[in-house]
Amino acid sequence: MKIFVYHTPELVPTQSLPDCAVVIDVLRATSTIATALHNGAAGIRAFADLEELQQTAASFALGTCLKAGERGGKGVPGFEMGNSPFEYTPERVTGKRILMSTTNGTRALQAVQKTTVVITAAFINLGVVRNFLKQEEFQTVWLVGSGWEGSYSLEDTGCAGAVAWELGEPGNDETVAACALYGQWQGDLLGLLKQASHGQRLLGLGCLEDLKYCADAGRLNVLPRQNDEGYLVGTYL
Ligand code: 3SL
Repeated sequence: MKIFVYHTPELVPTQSLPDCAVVIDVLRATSTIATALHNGAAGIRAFADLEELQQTAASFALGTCLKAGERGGKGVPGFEMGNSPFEYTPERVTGKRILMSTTNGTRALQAVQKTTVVITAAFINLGVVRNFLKQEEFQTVWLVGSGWEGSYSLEDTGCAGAVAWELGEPGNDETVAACALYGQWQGDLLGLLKQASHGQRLLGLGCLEDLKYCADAGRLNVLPRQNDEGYLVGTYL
């Protein structure tokens, strides 16, 4: 296996695809996606564009889907759900399809959606991601951070480093750097999230509990996996 870490979706090659793409948005899209699927959501369709999401929602029977949106860390007016994992309780999401658009995470998903195998990772489902990648025999794996509006983000590259660290396979220079970053913070993931600029943005919005939740490594064993372009369902090993 060869691992390629890309810090943002903008850095992903456009002329090739890996055997497996792992999309990472620790704060908070891929933490929230794992939580929603763990709590019984039927599936999650990712949209980069809010307009397209609204049009799709209009084609669903009443009460069968939930619109989930985030821009700049805040919910989207008129949408039932924001992007805090705590909103995605079994009572609200069981059996529902969630149509989701976030600032960066859903754009990262769209960037690799043509890959045969697409999964998502966060610290909260790190163990199942590691087990899945170990059991499959992929030649190339891309670990794609969502970043923030085209820039590197500490928490996504830290999580990419955690996945790569656990696999212990060779990778590109970014993989080596990501492993070093994880090595520095692995005993204090909450500290990593608090240090990150988006972590600080969320702290400014009163989301400390979200950071604590997203730093709780391995609490969920759900593996979000794309089963149709742009549509993720919960799988278990
Ligand atoms: O950028 C994103 O996709 C979001 O996850 C950002 S937030 O944590 O919901 O603010």
